[in-house]
Amino acid sequence: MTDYEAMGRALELALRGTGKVSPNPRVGCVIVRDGRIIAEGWHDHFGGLHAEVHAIESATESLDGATLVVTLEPCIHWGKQPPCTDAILATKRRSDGTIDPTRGISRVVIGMPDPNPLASGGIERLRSIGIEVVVGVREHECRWLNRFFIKHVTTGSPYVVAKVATSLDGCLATATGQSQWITGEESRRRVHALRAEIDAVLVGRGTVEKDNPHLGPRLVRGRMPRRIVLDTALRLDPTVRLLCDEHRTSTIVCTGEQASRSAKAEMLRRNGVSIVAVPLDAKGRLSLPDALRLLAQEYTITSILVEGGQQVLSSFAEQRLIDELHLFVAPIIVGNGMHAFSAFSVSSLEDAPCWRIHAMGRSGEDMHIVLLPQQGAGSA
Ligand code: AOF
Ligand code: ZN
Repeated sequence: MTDYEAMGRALELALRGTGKVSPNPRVGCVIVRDGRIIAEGWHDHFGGLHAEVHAIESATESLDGATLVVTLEPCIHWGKQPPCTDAILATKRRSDGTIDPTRGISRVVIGMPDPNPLASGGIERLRSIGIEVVVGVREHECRWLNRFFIKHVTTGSPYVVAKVATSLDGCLATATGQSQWITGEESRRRVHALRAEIDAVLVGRGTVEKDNPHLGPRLVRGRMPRRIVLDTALRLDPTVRLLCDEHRTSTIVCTGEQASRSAKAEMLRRNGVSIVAVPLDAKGRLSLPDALRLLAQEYTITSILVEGGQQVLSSFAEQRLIDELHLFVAPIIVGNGMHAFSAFSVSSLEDAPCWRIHAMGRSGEDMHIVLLPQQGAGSA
């Protein structure tokens, strides 16, 4: 078994933590000896065992001369869990506590360094105790797996994914506002899969009042994300589903500082809804960079799925705050309809946000295109 193949299995195992480990990264680990996998582990939920310790503890045969393959640099810090480098070193100890270089794990293969300054340093530590360390196997895939964690830990802001479902001619809805459902069942299922993976789903007040959405991942198995509504003056109808259903304690309303001190804000708080007071920008709208930073700081939200509507999508695009755009395009032409981003305009093409295609394919009868901001044009 090659390091590449073993890392492939570690990447698969890491996915078992999806939706459960945030704000931590998803991490997978395998231990290989004599060309086969003898133990597997993964970081299963926030606060739980780290992947390496999980793998080492589940081994039922000797680890002498084994290679440990892990998607992320093993940690050296005491957090909710003890340092993984200590657990690796412990496999080399004799019963009297001294190190025997011929025992235990002799080689460690790492997908990517840990960008968290509190935890990193494992590479040097392992090398200093005589373990052979290889770094960067399938690094690109490991970075993609943990793009939410990386953005959050390096910038203090969440990774922003935006989802747009349009007609062939770029409309969210007809001129009269009819939008359910332009795209088909498979596209809706894919959006629900994104909801199950992400920390929070974000919409504007207009969308809540128009669609009264649930925003949960009902078409797939998965937990309810936090639900965020942007509502500058707190004019939201208090009887909407997001503020009243059994998940209302997962709802966060971002509102202006003045509105956050109103009697209505107090009433919502009493019902279990969270209120975040956000400074206004020069145009009197909620400052989105501040809102993102506050959501990361106060609620440890590492990733957000922006679902609309047109105003919110336009503001995020205009301010270059989208790190990843999922475009679902249905094969239908609606003509003079409501365009996805028409609440902003550019004076010349040089000012237009540019994207590059990361992936594209078919989603039932629709197209699904994943786009990333072109270098220098986005925030990632
Ligand atoms: C690893 N293996 O499986 C994970 C790591 O509070 P703690 O102890 O859970 O530490 C969390 C930090 O440790 C997290 O921010 C990241 O830097 C690293 N996560 N490290 O060696 C793992 N989940
Ligand atoms: Zn660790």
